[in-house]
Amino acid sequence: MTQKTNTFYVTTPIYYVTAKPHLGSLYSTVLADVLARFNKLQSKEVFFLTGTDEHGQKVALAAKDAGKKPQEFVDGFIGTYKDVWKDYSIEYNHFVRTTDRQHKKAVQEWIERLKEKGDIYKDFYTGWYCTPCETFIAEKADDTEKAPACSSCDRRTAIVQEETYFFRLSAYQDKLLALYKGNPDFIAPRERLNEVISFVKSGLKDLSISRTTIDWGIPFRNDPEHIAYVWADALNNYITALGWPEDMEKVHHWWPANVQVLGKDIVRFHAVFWPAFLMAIELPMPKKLLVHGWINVNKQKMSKSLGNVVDPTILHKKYGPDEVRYYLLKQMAVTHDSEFSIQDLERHIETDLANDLGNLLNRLITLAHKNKITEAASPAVWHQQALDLRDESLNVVQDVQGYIDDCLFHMALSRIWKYINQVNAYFHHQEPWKLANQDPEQFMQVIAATRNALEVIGVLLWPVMPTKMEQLLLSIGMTLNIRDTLLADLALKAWQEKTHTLIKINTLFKKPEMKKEVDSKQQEIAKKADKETIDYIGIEDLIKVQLVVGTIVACELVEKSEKLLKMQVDCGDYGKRQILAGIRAFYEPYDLVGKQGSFVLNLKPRKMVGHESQGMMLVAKDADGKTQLMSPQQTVPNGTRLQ
Ligand code: ME8
Repeated sequence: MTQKTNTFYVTTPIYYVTAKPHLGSLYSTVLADVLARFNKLQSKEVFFLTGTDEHGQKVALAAKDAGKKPQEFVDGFIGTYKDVWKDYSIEYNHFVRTTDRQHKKAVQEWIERLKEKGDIYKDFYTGWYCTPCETFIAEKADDTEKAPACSSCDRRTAIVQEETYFFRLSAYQDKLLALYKGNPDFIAPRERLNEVISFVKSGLKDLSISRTTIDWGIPFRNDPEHIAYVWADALNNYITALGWPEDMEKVHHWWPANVQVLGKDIVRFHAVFWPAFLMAIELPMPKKLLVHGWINVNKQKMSKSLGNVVDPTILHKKYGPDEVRYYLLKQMAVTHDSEFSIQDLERHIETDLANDLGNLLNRLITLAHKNKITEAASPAVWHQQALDLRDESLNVVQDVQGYIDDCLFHMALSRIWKYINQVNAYFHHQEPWKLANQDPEQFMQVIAATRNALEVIGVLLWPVMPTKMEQLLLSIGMTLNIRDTLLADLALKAWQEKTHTLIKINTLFKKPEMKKEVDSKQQEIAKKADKETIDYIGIEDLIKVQLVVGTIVACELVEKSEKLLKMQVDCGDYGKRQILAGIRAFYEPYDLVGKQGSFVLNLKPRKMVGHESQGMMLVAKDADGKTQLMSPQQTVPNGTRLQ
């Protein structure tokens, strides 16, 4: 088959619909969107697929907990997914759902083809199963007393004993090893490929691909007692969404995918099972799996089950979508785990976006307009410093292209920022505010050179911040016409065209107001209390109060309350307590998860907006009136008494 060069097919994992999307799901989706947009800039024909994984035990259990039928339960989340993706300018071409009729039919056909080929056989499975990960555990199940922990999430597994169809994964071991050997770039980063190779070399067992004890899924066409294992169902979305097996023309137009984005938790499914599934139906292998690390909060993986997820909708409202997209790409080195923090997000918006980039544009336009210049005109001959900027813009385009090809987004952004700093230094050293009267020609050169450099910057940053960069480009007289904008000519074209309108726009990036919500009333009360006479109590009164240290293991907002947060606190031997505290103004839920605090345990439980609070959290106000947790300087065992 001929090598396709002008199409680009990118996918995200399809997300389990047990909750709304969180910052982790947004992260994978933004990575795919940036790749899609960068390839559009290269005039490629792009297909970007995302969607939802709606079958399986995990979803069925979540639906049951919510008191809903599975279909009704999953349907309820789809609008939210699509809204969040829209809020963040995610320009996908197709949103696949594993409950789509076409997908279900295609998975049934896939099973029949495997049967015909002799790639699956019926037998009996006895083993362990991890429902949160929807995965069979390799350990033998001869000792049913001791359920092993899941190697991926560390939670306890459950025994499964049932008739099942097995996929002959073992038969693909050598072919898989040959695939990895022949394609060292199959997985980025390469270290993950080595882990996969060792796993496959250690010996592949046949894979159970059907369940008879669950009914929420795709039944086998000729044996409907058997429901397709959720991963056998879900992985196929990447081809069923293209129309496999009915529309093979479309399949061959796009497949194999150029990049499949996924988190490191699901690398085995994508690097071992998925290629084997494809080999079984004789389709080519995806070109690259981009395996990224975790977004952590307080050093723990952000996850739905830990309750420390960051809601992208809150961030969108407070900081803006492009600002969050930029931060995710800049702060998270794609191949490593990275810490998410609001302070860091605010710092990046203030320094990189508002100061370095936004100010540069603002200074340029304001100065030009102040001197009655509304069009930047390039001179016939540039001065040397402007030529340096032009030459460097050629280098930037090349370097950025290289970094994006290697999926090193944070490096691409650092490279662009190095250039932004160079442009800032140029503008500053030229002192155009002095030139305006002294040397109008030189003045115009500085305006035009800075403007041209900003065009290159704006286009290169468009995949990351599409809305803001379209505004920036508009302000320097350019409408992004993707079809015509080949990255290859960008740097030169920007400097060749003669005149460009300069338009004043609203401030591009607003500096976030740092959270300084001073509760003056509280401060007043505290000051008054200090002045009041001390009302002594005896030790016998003090020991009546049970004060202990506990760890906040989950925390969430409380509906209908702007002040309260609801926490689950592990108090060691005293058990888990639900505690509500009026600290919403000072903390996001994810700021608190994993932190230790001090709690009064024997305060009579009371209801607050319909939720029981089984204790009280101790806090103090700092000089700014901000609430501070009373945490031990070093971690102590949960349940330790304060004395
Ligand atoms: O695994 N940091 O769905 P899922 C970064 N349905 N990325 C994160 C993250 C975090 N803290 N948490 C989640 C499934 N992700 C299956 C996939 S594909 C055929 C089926 C991202 O809802 C990351 O991409 O649990 C991870 O792989 C994915 O969400 C898991 O999403």
